[in-house]
Amino acid sequence: MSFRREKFVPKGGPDGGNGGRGGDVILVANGQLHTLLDHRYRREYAAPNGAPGEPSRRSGKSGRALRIEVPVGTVVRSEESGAMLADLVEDGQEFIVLPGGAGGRGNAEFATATNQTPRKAESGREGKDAQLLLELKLIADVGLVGFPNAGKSTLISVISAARPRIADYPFTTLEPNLGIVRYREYDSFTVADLPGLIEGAHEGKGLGHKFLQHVERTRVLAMLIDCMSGDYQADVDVLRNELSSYSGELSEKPWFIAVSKTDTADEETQERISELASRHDVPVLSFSSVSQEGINALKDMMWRMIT
Ligand SMILES: Nc1nc2c(ncn2[C@@H]2O[C@H](COP(=O)(O)OP(=O)(O)OP(=O)(O)O)[C@@H](O)[C@H]2O)c(=O)[nH]1
Ligand SMILES: [Mg+2]
Repeated sequence: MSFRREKFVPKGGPDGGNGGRGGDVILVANGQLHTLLDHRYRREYAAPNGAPGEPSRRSGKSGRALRIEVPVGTVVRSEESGAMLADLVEDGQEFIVLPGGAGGRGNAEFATATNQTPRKAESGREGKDAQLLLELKLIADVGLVGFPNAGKSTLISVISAARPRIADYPFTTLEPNLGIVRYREYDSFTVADLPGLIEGAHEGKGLGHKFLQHVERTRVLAMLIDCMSGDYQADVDVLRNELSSYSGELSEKPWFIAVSKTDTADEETQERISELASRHDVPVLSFSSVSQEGINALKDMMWRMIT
């Protein structure tokens, strides 16, 4: 509320300006980000208030919109209802989580013919708040699926510039790593190195759901089987079963089998691979990230399956 006060202008009249709008809270998908880690550590965000209105009918400044960056592939849900509010699948895509509250009206707005000196002004509306769940569903052309230690991270480090941690113990990979594979001269595709899968994952064992939700948005699955494993067919069965128990959609994705670490093969390995191949309609390949044997054929297969 304000009245005009000037020398020689008695009864200058109401001149209080309107308050500014509060800032919007917006989620923005950014293709450069690959995890939601930032939001694990920082959990609360608030857009600034609008500034109060000022004399001389000047409106207050609106609060700047708060733009929170999230990786492409982020699904936004209401914590309360679990309902999906947005699915940010494109770089730069925005979702207005909460529009800023409206600013109040200054007393200048309330002047009428019969009330020329309104002593009334309106306060701004309270901002709103919301509790959201952010879930990242990675988007990649090929997802590497396999037991812990199958050699998934090593493979992605060989075919792309990604440098995930590699170690000889299970569950080295906790968050997916995305790698871009250059193919021939001009083409490229993306491969996701996913955390290891174990029996019972669909019920939450190991990294369970965390793993499976990422698989949902890969187009093709490369199933890695360690060539030192005792029973290839049993491994494939367990992995397939986990996928289909999680969702029917996963088991309908195109897939193929890649037996890894062939540099450690023994006399029987080749025979066992052939036997596995005879039991499946899907392609069965073998490769070694260490010796590079079969790596080009593997890339060719990935390319063929996604195009
Ligand atoms: N000899 C040989 N060892 C390999 C090969 N690929 C991976 N390894 C070894 O196998 C172990 C596991 O490799 P990772 O790439 O970390 O396996 P991962 O599938 O990513 O494992 P998680 O992240 O735990 O699921 C490491 O000790 C690697 O050095 C290969 O082609 N040949
Ligand atoms: Mg790994």
